[in-house]
Amino acid sequence: MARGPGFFLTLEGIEGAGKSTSLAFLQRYCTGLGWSVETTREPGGGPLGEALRAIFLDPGLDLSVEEELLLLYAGRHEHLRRKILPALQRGALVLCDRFEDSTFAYQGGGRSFPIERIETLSRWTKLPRAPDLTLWFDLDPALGAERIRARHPDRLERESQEFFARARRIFAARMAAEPQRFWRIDASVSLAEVENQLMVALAARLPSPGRG
Ligand code: Z5A
Repeated sequence: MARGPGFFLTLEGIEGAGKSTSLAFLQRYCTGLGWSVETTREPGGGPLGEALRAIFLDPGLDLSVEEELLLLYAGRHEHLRRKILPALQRGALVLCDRFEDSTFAYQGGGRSFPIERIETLSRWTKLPRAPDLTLWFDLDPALGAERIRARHPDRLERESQEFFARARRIFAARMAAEPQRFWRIDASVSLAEVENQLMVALAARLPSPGRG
């Protein structure tokens, strides 16, 4: 599969790390750099993915981790096929709030599901494209929980701080394994300081638009 002229950037991290807040900043900033920007998210992105998202996050459902994984990869396959790849082919910058690293962190780390079985599922699905750059918003789970305390929790947000600590360790391990793809953002600092770190990361890793 040709990579196309676009650029695929994902945002990862535990709950409350500030991905959604920063997505809006990145969209504005990168548009200013001349990129055509497409924002999206997981679970979700396409019609199937968004329908599965509602099921996935429903606090009234008791899903096994196998059921979670099958929902996530079905949605991800559609997301790539219908939204991400066409946007990259058009030359867009795709900004995606969570992607496959979240599966390894949450289902593999948080739920302690064997990583090798997730890798098998990922290989079987044959995802045609991986992110070009992943911004990992790293935060202590206690601070993340504090930031989202006022919210009505979805199915995942009810999990313990140990769950999010395990997820955080998987993000760290994936960054250590693929340093050329990841960039760590210290998400514990003020929003202005986070934005400064984002601009440094983009200056280092984001190519100019239309580089072909
Ligand atoms: N999930 C999974 O299990 N497996 C998978 O493969 C995938 C996902 C893809 C999606 O939920 C859930 O699905 C997620 C993982 C799971 N569950 N959890 N946890 P979602 O999309 O609804 O939620 P989220 O991705 O976790 O987003 P979030 O909780 O909203 O976190 P965030 O986007 O990183 O944070 P935020 O909304 O930008 O900020 C949270 C609050 O903190 C907000 O009030 C901000 O104003 C404040 N904030 C943000 N940054 C700062 C700084 N720097 N200082 C002070 N305050 C700040």
